[in-house]
Amino acid sequence: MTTRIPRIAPSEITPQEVYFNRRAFLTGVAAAAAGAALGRAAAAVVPAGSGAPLACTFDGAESVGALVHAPDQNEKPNTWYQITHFNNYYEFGTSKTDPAEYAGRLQTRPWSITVAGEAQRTGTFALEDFLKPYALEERIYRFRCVEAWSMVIPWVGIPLAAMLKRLEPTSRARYVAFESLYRPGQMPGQKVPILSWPYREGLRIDEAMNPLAFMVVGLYGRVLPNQNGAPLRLIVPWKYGFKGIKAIVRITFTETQPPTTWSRARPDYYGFYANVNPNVPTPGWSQESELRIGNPFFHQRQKTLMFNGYGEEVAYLYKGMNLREHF
Ligand SMILES: Nc1nc2c(c(=O)[nH]1)N[C@H]1C(S)=C(S)[C@@H](COP(=O)(O)O)O[C@H]1N2
Ligand SMILES: [Mo]
Repeated sequence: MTTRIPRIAPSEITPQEVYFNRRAFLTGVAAAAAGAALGRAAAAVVPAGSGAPLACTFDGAESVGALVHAPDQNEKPNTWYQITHFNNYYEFGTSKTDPAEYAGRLQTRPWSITVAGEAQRTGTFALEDFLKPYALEERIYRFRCVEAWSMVIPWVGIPLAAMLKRLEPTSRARYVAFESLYRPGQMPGQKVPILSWPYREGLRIDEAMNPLAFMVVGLYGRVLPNQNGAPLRLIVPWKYGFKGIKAIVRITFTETQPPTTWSRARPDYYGFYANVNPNVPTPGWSQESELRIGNPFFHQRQKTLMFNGYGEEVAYLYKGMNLREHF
């Protein structure tokens, strides 16, 4: 994983007021009426022809503040353009611009999700049926890649806990594993054995049940673009970005820790836990600081926070664990 950071003009950064002050996400029948308001607010950041609008429940500025706030940081959401044109998605190539260029060819309908392992409700479900029981929420989270760059991203999705509880994991389920689509005809990167395909990730079940863990279907109130992992991807904001597996087709509850792609490829670099931790360097580079994409002062890095600033919410999960060993 090498990084090329593009220089981004300050004028490309979303004016914070435009995004934070709108209350455009409404539920049910109100969604159509919201179209106009959403269109107005989103026009500032979402180019015409982007994904269809999604109807979300939205708790308002208070919850947004709680989720995104950290002292001494520039917490403006990144622009639509930044979030959708600087990606890691090796199924489409290893350069940051490959996903925006090539992911459009992936067909995300029809799509099915297979649930297997230690749960009562296993089987294969059409994505539409699988998602139907849940209301969508917006979560604005910091996103920290292990390559030491970061963004702030307004996701739309479903708390992972709600989704997993409905599948009724058995008492033997101690981990949950996720698998990405394997379709080399539409994912040309899979013809290159740079990783062992399909891409795999996993969480301990108590991590997965933490309210911050999120299953994403949208971005900026719109259907998730392919390059960001459509139609369904995971976001675990206190962990490095590679835990956020894209294009999920399989969820398996297991008794033992499942193998994960990056920790298997380079166990000395990338661990199963992958919690953002400024005190544990990756061989070859420090994790003490990060470059916020869109920072107009290109060389001004910001301090990386333990658990990406979400320690209050997640530190209990790792009590008594040596985070240098279990990185
Ligand atoms: N299937 C799959 N999921 C993936 C990746 C990938 O290559 N394949 N890259 C990961 C990495 S390293 C990062 S940083 C994030 C990037 O998400 P974004 O492009 O939406 O910012 O996706 C993660 N999920
Ligand atoms: Mo990453």
